[in-house]
Amino acid sequence: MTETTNFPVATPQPYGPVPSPRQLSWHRREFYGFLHFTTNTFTDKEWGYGDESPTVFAPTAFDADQIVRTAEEAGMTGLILTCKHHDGFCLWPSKFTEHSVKNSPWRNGKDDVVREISNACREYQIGFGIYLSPWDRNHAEYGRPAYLEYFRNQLHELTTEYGELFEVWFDGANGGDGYYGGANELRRIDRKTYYDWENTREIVRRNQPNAVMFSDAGPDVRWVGNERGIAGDPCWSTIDADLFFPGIDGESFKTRLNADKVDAWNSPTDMLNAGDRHGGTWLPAECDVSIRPGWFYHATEDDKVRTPKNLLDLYFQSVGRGASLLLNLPPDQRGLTHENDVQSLRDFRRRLDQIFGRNLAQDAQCTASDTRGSSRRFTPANVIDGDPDTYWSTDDDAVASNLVLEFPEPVTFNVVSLREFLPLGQRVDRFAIDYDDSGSWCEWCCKSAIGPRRLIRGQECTTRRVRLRIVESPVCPAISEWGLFHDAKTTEPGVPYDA
Ligand code: FUL
Ligand code: CA
Repeated sequence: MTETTNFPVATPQPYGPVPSPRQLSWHRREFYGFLHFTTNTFTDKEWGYGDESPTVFAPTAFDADQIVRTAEEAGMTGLILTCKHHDGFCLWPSKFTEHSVKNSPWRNGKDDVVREISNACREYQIGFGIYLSPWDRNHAEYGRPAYLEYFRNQLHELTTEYGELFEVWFDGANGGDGYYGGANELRRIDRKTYYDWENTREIVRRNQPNAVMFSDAGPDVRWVGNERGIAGDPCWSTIDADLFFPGIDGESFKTRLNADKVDAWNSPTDMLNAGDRHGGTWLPAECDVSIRPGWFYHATEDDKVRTPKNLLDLYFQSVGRGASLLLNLPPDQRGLTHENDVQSLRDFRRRLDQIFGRNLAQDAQCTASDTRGSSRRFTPANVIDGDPDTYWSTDDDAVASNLVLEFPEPVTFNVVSLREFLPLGQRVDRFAIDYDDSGSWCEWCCKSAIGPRRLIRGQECTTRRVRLRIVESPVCPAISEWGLFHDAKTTEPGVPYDA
């Protein structure tokens, strides 16, 4: 096919829901970190009751630079800090409470963990995000209107005083027993109405228009339905957002499902994990998972840090399925990322570099069965130019198309990476990768969904030609990147850490 057309050829029509500009920039982050740090770090708990004295918060050698450098060197593109976890203790000197670092012995109550971490993130040029727990087991007014005002004041404080945020994280765990200013009782809230989410979210939209908001129910990024770091295969970026609200229970979910879908979905977490190909909202998944069994640091878990191999498996099962990987690195009682975690992260990063350091596809000639309008703008070479904004596409009626990479010398690969051009939606239902075996095509894999990123590990294969075959798609494809890699160490995909 010659590609010499100079007259403008129309861009393909978007298919289904498409990402917002803030979601599009978030998609480029892929792998970033969580920091769980509060009084729990010193009391050896996971959920503080809310009666902890601020004096227990006493890191002996807190070093934001070490924490952020470790994350950046691991390949993380951002960090989200638990500014306030369920116990209510604030890592910044909030104007609205005494229950914070200002009453802790750490640096004589004169410093601010949120300031230190956010500054270090800027220095290392990675994003900074906040976790502010809606549930507060310390606050006397929790469960009443006065607490909502307090929560909003704090949200305003954090979204105006610490520079640009890339993500704001709202936890679904809400209500239960707690200290509540000395009441020591059980307080339940109506998860659907208590936080008046619509207006509460407005604070973030107003102060941080580029930040995505995460919760079980979005509005920008959804929970993946488990805390094991594993997205569904496939994991669609689309879902029906109005079926969910933060903290939704199984029963409410069932009553919201249309009759024709009740049998297909057992629980909200199943749907969050897989997404829904026919869902009406672009709401991609984030896989939150800890590098240790707990979210907070416990010395007893120093020998239970995930191995580099396990981290690599998680990467393929999250980022490699179009979700993001939010990996928790809990600072220890010194206020540092523990040596064992640092070591594991370094080795993991080395493995990533070994695999993805060299894209074999860049040495290939790329040709297609069809090129949209025979136009250079949609040329097959766009899939190997390293630019996510250029893509290959076909004419509207040439859906069952394919792309071929042809190499001057045989290459050996066992990892494939694909990306769709997201502004046009998630288009391809099913695709296959074939390789040329002495002149005939053999199937290497056949999978559903491409989306933001698709990584496939498989059998090692040496060949001069590799083909991407669009097996099923409602509209013409728009593929922005295609990579072939060789992982010299991988044999078979490993067994997940705790699956
Ligand atoms: C959960 C919380 O209850 C855990 O403590 C942790 O913060 C995790 C990320 O989210 O819902
Ligand atoms: Ca491209």
